[in-house]
Amino acid sequence: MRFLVVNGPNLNLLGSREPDTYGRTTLAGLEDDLRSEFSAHEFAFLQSNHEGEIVDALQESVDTYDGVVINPGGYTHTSVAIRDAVAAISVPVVEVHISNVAAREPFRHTSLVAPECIGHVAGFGVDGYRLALLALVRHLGG
Ligand code: CA2
Repeated sequence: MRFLVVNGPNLNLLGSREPDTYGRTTLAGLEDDLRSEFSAHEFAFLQSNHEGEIVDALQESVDTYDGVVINPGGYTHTSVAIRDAVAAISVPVVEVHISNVAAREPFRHTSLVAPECIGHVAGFGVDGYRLALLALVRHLGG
């Protein structure tokens, strides 16, 4: 299967700042780990600080990927455009949050994107990406 893993704004800083909240794994390290742990599958990774670039990637995922894992970062709580892009595509999408957003500030309790996803994972650190991929593989019948 082919998967696209999208990370939104500031997640390029993973591993370098706020380790108590986001852990010590770098984004490059996480991507390498996912490639080796899910070696039966193919991956493309995108990290972008730009909303429109994420929308473009979601639109272009149709016909190229079997599933998408997305951590929209701060756009989770604000982006109608990313929500609409997820709603517009036939590819199943799983939302991931590294931190337990339900236990943080009230503005993080609402995701505009999650209702258009097949499911979401939060609070398990970067293991959330692994859990999301396992769920997608199961969802796709693999
Ligand atoms: O818990 C998550 O994965 C979040 O999506 C992370 C976002 C935050 O706005 C969401 O509410 C929850 C922030 C990403 C910032 O990433 C950093 C990583 C390391 C150091 C600093 C920021």
